[in-house]
Amino acid sequence: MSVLRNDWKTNEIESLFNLPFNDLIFKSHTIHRANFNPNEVQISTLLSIKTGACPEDCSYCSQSSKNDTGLERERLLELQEVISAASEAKENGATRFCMGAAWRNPTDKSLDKVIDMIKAVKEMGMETCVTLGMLEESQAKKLKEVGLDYYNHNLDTSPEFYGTVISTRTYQDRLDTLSNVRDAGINVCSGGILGMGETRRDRARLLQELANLPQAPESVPINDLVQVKGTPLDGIDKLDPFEFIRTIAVARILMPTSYVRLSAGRTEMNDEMQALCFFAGANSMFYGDRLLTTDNPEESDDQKLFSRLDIQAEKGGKLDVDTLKEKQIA
Ligand code: SAM
Ligand code: DTB
Ligand code: SF4
Repeated sequence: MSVLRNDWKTNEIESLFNLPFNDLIFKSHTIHRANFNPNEVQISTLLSIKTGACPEDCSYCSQSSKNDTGLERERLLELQEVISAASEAKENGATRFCMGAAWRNPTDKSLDKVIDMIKAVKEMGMETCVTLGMLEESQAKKLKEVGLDYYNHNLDTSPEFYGTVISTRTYQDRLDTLSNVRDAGINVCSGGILGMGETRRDRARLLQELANLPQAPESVPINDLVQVKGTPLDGIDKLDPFEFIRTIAVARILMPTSYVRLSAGRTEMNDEMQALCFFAGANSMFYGDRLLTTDNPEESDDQKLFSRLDIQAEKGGKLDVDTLKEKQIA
């Protein structure tokens, strides 16, 4: 097992980014292999339980009321709708079901409804994750009491770049929620988005913030910006795919025992790039043809990808390579 540190310096992290590509991914893969089965990937499925009309102004997001993206707003889903989406996800091999709401923060009344959803999904035998915006200490405790497994709340980018992307909340607000979640004893899922016009130093600083938390997040989603029409970030220069892979590798080195999730942006990535992300240390992904409001690869494409790479879904499920080969999907 690797030594866990939370005293990473910016220049140390930048030196990792500056390594020759092969040296960097050799290093990260070695650490990955020492901590995880390199041929297994954890599978989560997402559901947007409340879509659109969000009061926050995140400049990447389809759901902000400040962005004219043509997205139709939806009310909080009914419990039964969530149950049927969750059973489909389970049937398809997901081991974790993540429910996202476009809120700045949940009211206590809406939190109670989400709690019923968490209970129902847990009863189906899946791990649960929710992302509901900012959370008070008492709300985090309530979620812990009903057995929520993970809370997702991303730092998104470096503290220095944050204000150019979002103005309606501060970096400290994000850190406060993460600390409420951690103190309540819920697993933390926190990562960021690349390709928003940030510099390599910003990417290093994001990873530094995550790794240097009192305890690193158990799950670290790395999203490649999905450019959405009507958002200020639509049309921005795309990030070099190798820089994305470098960031995954540095995340793996800094947070050796965390799950690093290859998150949004996979529809723009070919199989070769995704294979390099897995080699560099990514070991989790979203499975299912929808993220929250944008597309994710078709399930059959991911089944083929897993089969081509002999990768198994963690804890079995329908992405089991032998089953796929029997069905001649390979
Ligand atoms: N409203 C809550 C919040 O912001 O914490 C939860 C939902 S929000 C959609 C969850 C995360 O999705 C964001 O923090 C961001 O990292 C990611 N995200 C949103 N839009 C994205 C996009 N267009 N491309 C990539 N990632 C995105
Ligand atoms: C995360 O880091 N990525 C997911 C999940 N956490 C909630 C969301 C990605 C959203 C991509 C844009 C969309 O579909 O709206
Ligand atoms: Fe709202 Fe979350 Fe989208 Fe920001 S990222 S606009 S908080 S849904």
